[in-house]
Amino acid sequence: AAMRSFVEALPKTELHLHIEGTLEPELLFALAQRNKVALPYASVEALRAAYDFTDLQSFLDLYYAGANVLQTEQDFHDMTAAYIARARADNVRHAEIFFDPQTHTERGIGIDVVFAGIARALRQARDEHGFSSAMIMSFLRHLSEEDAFTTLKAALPLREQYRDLWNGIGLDSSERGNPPEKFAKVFARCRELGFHLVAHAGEEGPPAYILGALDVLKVERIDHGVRSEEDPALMERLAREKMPLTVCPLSNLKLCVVDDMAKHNLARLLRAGLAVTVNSDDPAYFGGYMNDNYLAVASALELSRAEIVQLARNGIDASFLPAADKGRLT
Ligand code: ES4
Ligand code: ZN
Repeated sequence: AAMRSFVEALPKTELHLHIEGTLEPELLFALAQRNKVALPYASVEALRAAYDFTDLQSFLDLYYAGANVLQTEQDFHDMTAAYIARARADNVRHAEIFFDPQTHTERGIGIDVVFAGIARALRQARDEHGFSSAMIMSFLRHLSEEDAFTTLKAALPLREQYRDLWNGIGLDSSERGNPPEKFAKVFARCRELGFHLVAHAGEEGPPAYILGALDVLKVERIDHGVRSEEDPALMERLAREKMPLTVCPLSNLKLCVVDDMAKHNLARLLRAGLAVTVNSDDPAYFGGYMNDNYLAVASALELSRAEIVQLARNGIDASFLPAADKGRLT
């Protein structure tokens, strides 16, 4: 109970959050009704009961199916506004949010609709509550690099309009069989364009994918990265370079990356000097938002209060905020 109030009181940042993964079953059903989309589930309870995953792909199948209810600018706005309300309740002060335009443009939704809905909610939260945020447009790695280039081309005309928010490029979806090198050219182009770069690596994929993300894609953070522990030299490098890892404990448990939270390597990585951060990934699917993620590791791994503070500080340091704004978060 004391730990809960301690975690709740900490100002936090969220650096690994897929906005499509914040769509709670209740809102998913409401949007399905609003847009007259048929769902293969009879009720909110039946849908939630289906969230029983064996690996990343078993989750992604449901996650992409769920995203089909998102059709209008208002839908993207409402999903984002609901996430911000939930994050604020957890004392999250700043969020850098992934969105997957290809999930939507593949279904005939305009990329401008996706940007506009998300951005309207983020700007409103900034103006009304001082909640700061950024948008990280992520490429789906199960699709081709050519497809990623097409998405980048479609998004670039929107860059000026969203310069206050859109500052990053990410890489997500099915990791195994889709190594970072597949996206070398498009990441090089995004780097020339001045975007911050991140990529999912070492969630299900091997340490070599983390090396590829660092050396070929030249990312500034590794999303997940928990499999770095299998390569001691890589671990030493990550510590030396203070390379942030955006670790997502409840996600790792739900997707069977670990079979028991007590066996999660977050504490070992942190104690080896890596810049570990705590994040919620797809909280509507994985059973917990930010405070739940902090509390799960605090309890299972017997973290000290100093370690919990360090995790939150790492999150501020690893954010893409200007130094002056980082100072205002503590
Ligand atoms: C994701 Cl946990 C995870 N890994 C890779 N891609 C994703 N997209 C949404 N959640
Ligand atoms: Zn993720």
